[in-house]
Formats: sequence, C-alpha cells, structure tokens
Amino acid sequence: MTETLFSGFAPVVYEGPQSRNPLAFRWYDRTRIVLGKTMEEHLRLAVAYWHSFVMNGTDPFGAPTIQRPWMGRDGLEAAREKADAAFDLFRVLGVPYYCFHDRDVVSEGATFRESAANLDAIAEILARRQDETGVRLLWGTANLFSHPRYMAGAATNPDPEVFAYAAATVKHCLDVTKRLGGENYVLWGGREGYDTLLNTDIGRELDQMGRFLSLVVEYKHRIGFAGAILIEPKPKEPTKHQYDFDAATVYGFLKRYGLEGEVKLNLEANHAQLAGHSFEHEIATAAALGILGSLDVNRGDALLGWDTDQFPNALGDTALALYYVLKAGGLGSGGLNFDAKLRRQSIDPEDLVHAHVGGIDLCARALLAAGAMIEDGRLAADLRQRYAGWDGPEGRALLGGERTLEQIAADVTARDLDPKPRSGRQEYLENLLSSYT
Ligand code: XUL
Ligand code: CO
Repeated sequence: MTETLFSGFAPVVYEGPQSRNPLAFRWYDRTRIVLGKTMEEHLRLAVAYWHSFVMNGTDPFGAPTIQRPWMGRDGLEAAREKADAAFDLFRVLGVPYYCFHDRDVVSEGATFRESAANLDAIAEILARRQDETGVRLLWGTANLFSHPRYMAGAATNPDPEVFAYAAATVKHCLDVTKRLGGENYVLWGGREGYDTLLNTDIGRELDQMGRFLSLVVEYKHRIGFAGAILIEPKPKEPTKHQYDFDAATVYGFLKRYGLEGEVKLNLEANHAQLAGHSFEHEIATAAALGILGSLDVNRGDALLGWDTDQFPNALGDTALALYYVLKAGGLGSGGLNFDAKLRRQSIDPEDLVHAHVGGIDLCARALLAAGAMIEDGRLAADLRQRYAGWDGPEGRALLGGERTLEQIAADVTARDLDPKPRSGRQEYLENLLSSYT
C-alpha cells in the first residue's frame, strides 16, 4: 500500500483507564472477556465509509471544508486512493469491520452498465485489501437517494422505470456484498416517503415497497446470501415522512407483506431520537418483536431537530442500549457501525482518528457497564418480580386464552377481587442504573 493520509499514525493500543494519551484506548481492550466473549466479538465495530471518506463538511449554507486528495475526482484511480486511506485508517483503529454504499466506494458511471463496471472494479481492490488486512464487510448497501432520478423515491417512485433501475442496482450491490463476504445487507429508504400527500398515493407506494423487498429477499435466497437483510428505520429527513418510521412501524409493514421472518432492523440512535424515541426503546421493541439486527451507533443533538450524526459520547445512554442488546442475546450477524461524521470545523485526518477512538472507547466502557448489569441481575430480578403474577396458574390461564370474558367476570365477582396498586420503583431503578456507570 502506498503513502496515505494515515501512514503517520501508529496503531491505537489499549493503555488502560489511567492513560492520558489521547490516541490510546482507555477501555477498548479487544481481547478482554465480558460475559464469555471478547469485547471485539461483542461489539463487532465498523467504520462507515461514507462519513469518514466521502463527507466533505458541506452544509446547506456552506462550501466543503474537508478536503481529501481523492475528493472531486471521479473514476477508479481516486477510488483506489480512497480505499487505501480507508484500510489504513482501519489498521490504525484495529476495527474488524467497515460498511459502504456502492456510491461511496466509487463514482457513478455515465450509464447503468458503466456504474456496475466501476463497482466491480473497486470491489476487486476492496477484496484484496480485505485479504491483506483481515478487515471484513459488516454490510453493504446501495445509495438509492442521492441521484436526481430518486427524488420521488426509489421503490416508491410513481415511475416503474425508477423502481426497475433501483431493483437492478440493489441486485448488483447485493452480488458485490456477497462477493466481499458481507455479513448483512442494509436498505435505508431515505426517499421512500413523501414531501406532500397531495401528490402521493400511500397505498400504492407501500405495495411497491413490499414488492421491492420481496424481490430482494427472494434473490438473496436464490444466490445463497447467508447474511441478514436489514431495514433501517428513520421517520423523516430527507422527506417529510418516511414509511420506515420506527421499529414498530416497520414490523407492521413486514407483517403485511409476510416478511417478518426474513428481514431485521438496523437501528440508529439519531433516527430513534427523530422518531421521538430513545435508542433503547427501539432496541427493546425490535428485540420483543424478534427483528433486532444491527446498530448504527451515533448521537443527535437534543437542541437540533435533524440527523446530526455525531460520534456517540453519552455513557449512560449507550450502556442502556447495550444492556438491551445483551438481554436479547446479542446482535447475531449485526454489529456496531459508527454512522457518524466529523463536525464541519474538524478538518484534519487526526480528527477522524480522535472521533473513532472516542466512539470505540465509549462503546467498550458501555459494554462493561451493560455486562455488569446482566451479571448483577438486579434489574432483571426486579422486572421478573413485577410480572410474577403472570407466571402463576391464573395469569398463565388468562394469557393462554383459557378464559372467556364471561368466566373472567364471574371469577372477579365471586372472589370479590380488589387488586392493590404496587410501586413501580422508578427512582430505585434509576439509582441502580447510575451505580453501573
Ligand atoms: C441516513 C443513514 C444512512 C444509512 C445507510 O440517515 O443513516 O447513512 O445508515 O444508508
Ligand atoms: Co444510519
């Protein structure tokens, strides 16, 4: 590999909590065992190609502030330089995974065929870099939102030719993801929604989206792609309303189209916030519905109403999120992807290293706290206790459908039932939670 922006950085190593070295890990000790698995195996950390190597600091009011040598240049040579820098950053960070959109890794061509050839060509280079470094692909995805052809949606476009173009794009991107050993495939419907209902037929668009997803699932099985297909919920932005609003909404959608056993979710902290939820709410909901897949770990800004995609830094929130992941038995083929970008004024390559070191360390520290919550067992014991009545004979009969409404009414009358309120103990539980972080 040639010189890159990150050649001057030594691999970041674990130095322990007392370290004052800003380019060392204080918590991420990748071989440390937590609940029987190493930190690396639990977290399955991934760098997001788009934020780290494509985003250039533009905002609706300002020109790019972040300049990298490959930016502003199309074609394979620039793509190769970008890939070399990317894999060099992965070396510095020691992360096991990365994630990309087709358009992040190489520019679009003048025709569909040319775009496909571009992706095939860079995929060969990515495969070589993966072999050399041992870094793997957590998930691939297709960008079905940036090009003007998608301004009215991809699968939900009123024009079936756009649907077809998007479907062909996903087919090829899934082929490439499989070729690269990708462990999941993500669909984020950035433009699958509407800006105004006045020009939108919701019923049709949902059916289109259901058909699209069924095509992808059928194809995945035909080619023997072993990874999970993941939908990434987000309520809005760029459109006013997106159909994949949140975990519960996507579950309803999957049920309607018979895909609930086939598709899981990639949940993002900032998207949860935009939907008016907490990250742990989305994780616990997905886990309860059996569709927890993977996480985009980032954070929003409580004072801003958009997707700021900042690196996570809140220990309590992340610990609670990981607690619900551990409670659900982990993420399977999923992992923790840093869907986060540098702030506009953070223009140095070193800023990218600091950002990831902080994010990785936070996840590691949060994992330790979440592991302690599980091991200690007091949160779970309290919860069990609260619902203990449902494990008794009458509770089981009620839930098991063994009682009619008349029988229940007769029993309540006969026993002259008068249930007594019991404390929910919220303050006790919140204090307990604080004791782990
Ligand atoms: C957009 C977002 C995407 C997905 C992948 O808000 O989160 O980057 O993660 O398309
Ligand atoms: Co995301």
